[in-house]
Amino acid sequence: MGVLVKDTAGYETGRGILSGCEQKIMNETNLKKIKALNNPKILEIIEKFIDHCKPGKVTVITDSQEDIEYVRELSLKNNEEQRLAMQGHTIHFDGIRDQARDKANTKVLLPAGVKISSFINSKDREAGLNEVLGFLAGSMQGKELLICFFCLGPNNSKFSIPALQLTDSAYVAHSETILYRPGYEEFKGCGDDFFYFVHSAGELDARCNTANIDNRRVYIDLQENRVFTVNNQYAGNSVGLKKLALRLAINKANREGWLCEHMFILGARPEGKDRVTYFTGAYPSACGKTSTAMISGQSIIGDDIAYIRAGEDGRAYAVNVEQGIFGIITDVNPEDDPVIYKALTTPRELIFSNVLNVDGVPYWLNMGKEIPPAGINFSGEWFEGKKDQQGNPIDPAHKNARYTIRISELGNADERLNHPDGVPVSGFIYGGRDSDTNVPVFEALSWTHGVYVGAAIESETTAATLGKAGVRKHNPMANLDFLVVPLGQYIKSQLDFGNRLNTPPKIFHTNYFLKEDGKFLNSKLDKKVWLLWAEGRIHNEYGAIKTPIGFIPKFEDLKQLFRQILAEDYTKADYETQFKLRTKKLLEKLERVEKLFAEEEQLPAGFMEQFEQEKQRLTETLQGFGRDCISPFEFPPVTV
Ligand code: SPV
Ligand code: MN
Repeated sequence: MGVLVKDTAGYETGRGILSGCEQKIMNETNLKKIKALNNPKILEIIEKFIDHCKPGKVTVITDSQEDIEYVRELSLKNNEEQRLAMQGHTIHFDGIRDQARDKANTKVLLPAGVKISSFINSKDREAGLNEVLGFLAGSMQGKELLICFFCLGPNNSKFSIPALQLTDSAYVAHSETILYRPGYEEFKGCGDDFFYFVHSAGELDARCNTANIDNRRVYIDLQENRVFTVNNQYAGNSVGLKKLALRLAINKANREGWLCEHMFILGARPEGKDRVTYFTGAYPSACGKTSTAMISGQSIIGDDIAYIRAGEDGRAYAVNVEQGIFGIITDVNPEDDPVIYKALTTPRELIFSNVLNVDGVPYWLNMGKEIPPAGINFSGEWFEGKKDQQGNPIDPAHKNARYTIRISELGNADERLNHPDGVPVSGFIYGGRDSDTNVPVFEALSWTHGVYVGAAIESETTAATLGKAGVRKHNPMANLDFLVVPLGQYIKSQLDFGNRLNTPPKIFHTNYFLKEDGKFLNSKLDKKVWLLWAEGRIHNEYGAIKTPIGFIPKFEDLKQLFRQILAEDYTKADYETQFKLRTKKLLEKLERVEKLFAEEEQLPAGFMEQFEQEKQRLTETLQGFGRDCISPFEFPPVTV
């Protein structure tokens, strides 16, 4: 063993392991791959965590096909994945209590005495490091540690950030080879400027699932640009480059003056018009974000996370941090999601997670096909009527079951998917799951008003996070789960970003979940109309109606769009029910959200004024009309 040194957190670490007697756990070929990077910080990290986690074997994964193939095979060999009947398809199961992001045990580590927001789950750094490193100590005994290099964002791009992943899960590494661009070459010459992630699934049970789920921890160490995650396998908790890197990148973006958002990126391509208009959009998990990014006839760049920077021409440019999709499979059926359905049912490299496996064929909820009465699922052998320990019925597939696939495999991949300069963004779209308040689509009055609209997102909770579904939660920019900087500072960086641009994106808001008498008022396909209305607004092709909440579409324009796009007759009655302004509900929502912001510090004055102004507009409308719901026909149309 080499000399012992103390790291910044006061941990004793083994120096010289790679050249010392422990070398037998890593062979010469692997050692050479590390040494070729010629980066002392990488060497130090690797030595430290080999010493700490005590793996039985260490393998380094570069960008070569051979190495990527090795990871794929290892996932099968370790029984973390099993082959399905179709070529290239595999299935992975997470433990029954590890089916979604664990918000309660995900914490940002802060120096003693520092508090950033009542919304952000944090922990004293010293205590947090002690706890999580305690769980990681010896956690890889008898297991193989994979050392992987990826690139967050396109290769050779000024947007991108190199990311180093240490994990004892071949499933995690395999997912990352699908979801992220290769990064070994990016690490050459990158110096200290990278993120790193240490993951261990911990002790495993007979089904190769985390045994000590109560010791699941995901701790974010901003000071060292690293995340430690232990005793979990569900990708939202385990895959470093996904939601863990998102948190580190929000911190970096905030310091450097760009944006890191929980956003899809899509190219809108109205038929018969020879143009593409790029949008980014943020929705809380399981609220239609992926299906918006996949609207038929349009093109997709990304479905989850975007880095957005100002271009030299004064416009916003965005790249997808990822190159793949870790998408919710529930409800994917040939009618609503034809592109994804086809991709999921034809041969290619693809991981299904937490679906039902019946003789090598995957089944999921609402797939448009009958589900057999028995098979293997996340609870083990499954049969109709099976109940969990609390006596609740177990679904054949989990509601948050997912698929992992490369975007380049999809028929609608945009040609600029991997462009190092990204795409120019003309519109931001925000949305949430809201059954009774907001109209299906509107455009904000200005950039500042749009920031307010995004910051005021409220959404009913879903199966994508652990806990009760259907509870209304405030979720600014659909990014709250991932914020690691004070909300006021985050909002300010949004305002500043747009104000620096010559042409800031127009900001829109959609609501796909409006109900009346318990029934949805819109079909899933209607989102294409809202998107193409927004696209037309960007090109000054439609007038609008100015209301207290923003600009809403004119009836004639929607009628024409519904006919042209969906071959449907959109009636005045449809329009009035969907677009009537529910002033009381809107005021109640505003006041709920305002109350939450009141507890935050450092909120920019221009932002807080938006609450006052919108409240005044709504109150005047309510009083002026003398009733709650106002038909859109009662507001005069404007040409703006
Ligand atoms: C989400 O929940 O927002 C996802 C999936 O995109 S997860 O990886 O769990 O974050
Ligand atoms: Mn997401």
